[in-house]
Amino acid sequence: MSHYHPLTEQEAIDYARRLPDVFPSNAELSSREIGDGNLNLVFHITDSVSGRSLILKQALPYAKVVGESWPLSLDRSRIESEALVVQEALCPGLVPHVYTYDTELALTVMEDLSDHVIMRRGLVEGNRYPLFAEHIGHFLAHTLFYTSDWGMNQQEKKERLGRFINPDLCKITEDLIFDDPYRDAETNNIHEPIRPDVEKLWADQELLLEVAFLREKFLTHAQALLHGDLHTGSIFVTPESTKVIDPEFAYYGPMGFDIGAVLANLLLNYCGQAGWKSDQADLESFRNYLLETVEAVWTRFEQEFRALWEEKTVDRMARTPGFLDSFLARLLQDTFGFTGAKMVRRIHGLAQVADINRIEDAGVRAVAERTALHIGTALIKHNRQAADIKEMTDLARRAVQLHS
Ligand code: SR1
Ligand code: MG
Repeated sequence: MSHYHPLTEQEAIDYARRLPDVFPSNAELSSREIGDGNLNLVFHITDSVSGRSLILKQALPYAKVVGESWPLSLDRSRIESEALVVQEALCPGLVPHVYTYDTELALTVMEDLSDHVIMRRGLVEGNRYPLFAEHIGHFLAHTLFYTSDWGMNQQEKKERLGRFINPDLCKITEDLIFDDPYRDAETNNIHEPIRPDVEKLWADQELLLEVAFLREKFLTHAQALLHGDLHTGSIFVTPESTKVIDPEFAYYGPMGFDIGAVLANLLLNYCGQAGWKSDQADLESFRNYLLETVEAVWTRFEQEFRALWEEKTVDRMARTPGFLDSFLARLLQDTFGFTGAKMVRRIHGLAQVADINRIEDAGVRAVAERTALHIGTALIKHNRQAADIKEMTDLARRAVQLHS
């Protein structure tokens, strides 16, 4: 019989106290449930005597953001903890350390990162993270290369793929990113001033066809072990450090989906900044910083991925001249498409982003939303022609000019 039940704060303290070799016997533990995401309980446990702390993250058997009417498998918690272990082995220091995983309670005990801030909040507050592009480019290159058929034993990759079958969470993505935003779905949450813009998008056959192609890639293209939800709410930062958290959506999918998630969320912040900065020069400078970061993420990723491929690929045929160049050209195109799709879903779908939907002035918010829809849909439509990351940043700059 399963002992699963959602822990109370007191039960979280009792659980933490029983963990071997973590807290001293005279520990004075306190617990605070700090989960502000859409799906889980997160207990922050601190000991006022030793100053030690840790995180207990427990999956709920339903989507917290909607309620018990949306059941979700607890196995996502195992997937998350196993993904963190794989990622830490490939990118030490870039993910929280997992101390232990409890299958019965769907609970992961992990390193406390509360000296970092959630990147989305940091960007909304106008902070810059000069090492972020280098760190996340490295994370993307190493996790995507070394979990793919080009970077690991191809039979072991098939075995590993089996451990990361994640149907419930993939279904969320399939619906919320690649279907619902393109129809009058109940899950949508449309800010009324932009309803005409959204309805126009539902009728855009060229756009719908490209989204269908991207959806096909998400459904069928098992290239690498993805994080699966790599938005700026899944990244903790300081100016010196980057930590990728929350890989519960991990599965084998198309590499461009993870890269696109990072770029989309930088661009969403770019669209929202007029709601957060009143000084024009400051606004322009911060926007330039965001676009430079978009370019730097791709460039860093490409450099490191290329070097890994050239030095370490396990696939003899992949060394055929021209193959890597073609692979990266197609990956850039996928990245454009997924960046666009990740932007569009955050404007009028379920689960939006604070960068835009917390802007108080409805008019300023609507401009930010239209700009994001413009960039997102243009990236989707352009994806199969894209040849240079600068096309993405040029397009973003033009969209802001047009809508200002
Ligand atoms: C029902 S879950 C909604 C969203 O939250 C997660 O962070 C994912 O982005 C998902 O699409
Ligand atoms: Mg999450």
